[in-house]
Amino acid sequence: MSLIPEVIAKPPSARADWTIDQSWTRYSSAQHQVWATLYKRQTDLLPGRACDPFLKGLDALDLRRSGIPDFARINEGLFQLTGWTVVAVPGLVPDAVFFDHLANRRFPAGQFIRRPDQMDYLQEPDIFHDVFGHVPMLTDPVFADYMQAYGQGGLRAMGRGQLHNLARLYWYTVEFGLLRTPQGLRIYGAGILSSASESVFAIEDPSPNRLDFDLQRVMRTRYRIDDFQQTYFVVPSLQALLNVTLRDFGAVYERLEGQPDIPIDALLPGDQVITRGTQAYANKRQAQT
Ligand code: HBI
Ligand code: FE
Repeated sequence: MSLIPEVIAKPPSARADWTIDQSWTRYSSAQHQVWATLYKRQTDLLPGRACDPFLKGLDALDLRRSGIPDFARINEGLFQLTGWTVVAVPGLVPDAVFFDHLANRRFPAGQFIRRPDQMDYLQEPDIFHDVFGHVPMLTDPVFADYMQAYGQGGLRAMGRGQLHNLARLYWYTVEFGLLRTPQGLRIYGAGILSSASESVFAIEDPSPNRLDFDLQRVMRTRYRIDDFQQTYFVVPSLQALLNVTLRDFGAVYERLEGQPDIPIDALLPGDQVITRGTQAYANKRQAQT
């Protein structure tokens, strides 16, 4: 199941590939201030929590400006590094459009920025989630290859009706993935990197499970889109992640046929468990509802 309703209407201002002009000069100073506030909050938090490729990418793209970055400026550096460019879109786009952009090394980034009263959470990815969270990782050649391979896999998966499995792979890597390093676990998932509270929770809180990444395990595991994850998957290296996409997913899908989904907080006998979570956070949130 993808994140979004199957049919969303293309805004008339968007081109056939759903891209729009960023119109960088039209952002207000208040909108630039929202970026600056979010940027400072995250860069105060992330050293020691974000993985090195992310921190290096942040520097390489010189996102340390005081406001919303101009895609034209980012793209000069990004294209030189890994052949990726950032393109502006109105918001979530249909899966087929999304995958086609990724397969061609174009990252579709929301053109809008959240309102000051949405600093801590918003459902739809805005420019801060997309550009601060996702784009710095695209400066890493291995991760850049992974994202393109993911897009190509997505186009194939759609053809086979396997999108729901692939969406879980995206969710537990690109959005909420953790990386094992000699200094300990570090974050590479954009959904965590762009969230102040989850940047701390994902690495330090005893509540969630943290398990070694396993492709079939991930593809069977449900996820939540409305709160912190209850399970995080840890890859031993970004190269190991890329190697996953070099496998024949068709054979994987066949093995998955008929296998039941795995609940978001389950621990299975075959799991390599790094943290056996208490689920205290989720249970408390459950009790509040
Ligand atoms: N569109 N702009 C945008 N950004 C996303 O992250 C995105 C999307 N459309 C679909 C989608 N993600 C998910 O369904 C992925 O799992 C494919
Ligand atoms: Fe995202």
